[in-house]
Amino acid sequence: MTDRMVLHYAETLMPRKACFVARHLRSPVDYRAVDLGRGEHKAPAFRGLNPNGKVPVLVDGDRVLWESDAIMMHLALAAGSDLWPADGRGAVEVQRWLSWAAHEFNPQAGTLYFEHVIRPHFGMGEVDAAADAAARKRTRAGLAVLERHLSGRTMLVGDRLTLADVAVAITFPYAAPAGIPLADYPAVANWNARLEALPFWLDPFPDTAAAH
Ligand SMILES: N[C@@H](CCC(=O)N[C@@H](CS)C(=O)NCC(=O)O)C(=O)O
Repeated sequence: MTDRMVLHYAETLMPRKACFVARHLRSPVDYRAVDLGRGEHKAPAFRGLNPNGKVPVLVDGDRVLWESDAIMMHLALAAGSDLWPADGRGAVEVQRWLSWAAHEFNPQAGTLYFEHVIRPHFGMGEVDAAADAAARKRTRAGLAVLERHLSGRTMLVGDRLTLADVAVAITFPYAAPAGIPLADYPAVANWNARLEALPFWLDPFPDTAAAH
């Protein structure tokens, strides 16, 4: 009998959210690297955990969770952490940004990450110039929204770190290779500097082999 959870991850964008939160909270988690390059995530055993064939997946006793936002929430609730606010109003505010990240911002910034980080890493051919240009324009539009919101604020919701910050900023550790122009948005850049000062933000992955 163990009360430790198991987090299946790879060193990629969405698992990064779950790994950061687990390490930030010092959650009782054992980490299992899934080798995406070898297609481990498409094998029947892994699809038994997540029929989508994607990481991250968290196993907590007989509960199996996929979707990085739900996993972050589960880890925060298990730890009694205000990364997921206890009050309804705060939770709705955080959910607003989780939705914005999932449906508006990360599909754009995530395309820049895919084109400039994942493609070369997995040898997936040339950058798709049209996709890159469209995503670059839309990423700037999203950064402008963030810039307005963050002017005069320290974090996205209230003045403490929440899951909103983790989800919205998850591409920023790759800003340089992905060409995400943070420096043009001073309030966003300052917020990013506050995140970078957090232990594990830039280094959330556990020290296990075969992480890709
Ligand atoms: N909505 C899912 C997306 C998960 C996802 O796309 N994971 C990627 C890694 S960042 C993956 O497993 N890709 C492998 C594939 O699609 O074959 C979440 O947030 O957990």
